[in-house]
Amino acid sequence: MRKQWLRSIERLLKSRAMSLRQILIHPDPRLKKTCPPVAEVDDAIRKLADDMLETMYDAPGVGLAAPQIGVMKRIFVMDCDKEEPGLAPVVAINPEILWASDELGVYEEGCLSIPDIYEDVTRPKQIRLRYLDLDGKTQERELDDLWSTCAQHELDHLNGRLFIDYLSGIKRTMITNKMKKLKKELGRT
Ligand code: GNR
Ligand code: NI
Repeated sequence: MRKQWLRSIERLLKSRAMSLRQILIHPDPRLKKTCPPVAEVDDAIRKLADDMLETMYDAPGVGLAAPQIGVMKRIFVMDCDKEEPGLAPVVAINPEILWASDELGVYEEGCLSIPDIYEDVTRPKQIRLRYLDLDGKTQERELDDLWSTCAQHELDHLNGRLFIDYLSGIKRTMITNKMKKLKKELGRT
């Protein structure tokens, strides 16, 4: 009786446990694909979001998109609160940009899938983002500065686009060659 009870608690704890996922390094065909939308926000999606948050904080990074861990679904997480306080961590499912400002901003961007490379990228300074939250409820947020930049960087991942795609062809080739070398050193295929 007691043993059975312990076993069910064990199962409950295990089902809630988060796990770190391996982050893919560019070049990888999965980072070049457009992801299909999430059909239903269920427990599997909530578990995926937990894993993505844990993986992002561990890295550490301010954002992470599902294809970066090889999951081809339209979902990203972000938390820029340390750099720009104001918002709680965001889990965005099937995100869409409803509006983008004419005003532009420049950020030195990095990407967990392109380690140790930082380059300036110009994007709209503000956006209005619509997405589903973990309860499957539609949310809308106006985002500024780093939060806006990060959301655009993550949404690009869902469409198979990386920040180096905004750079010159020569720069992109140099970075890609560096990453191929890094992957070989790490024994990643
Ligand atoms: O950790 C990250 N930092 C960052 C800095 C400037 C602009 C965008 C980002 S996102 C990046 C994490 C990542 O690769 N997300 O996909
Ligand atoms: Ni990235």
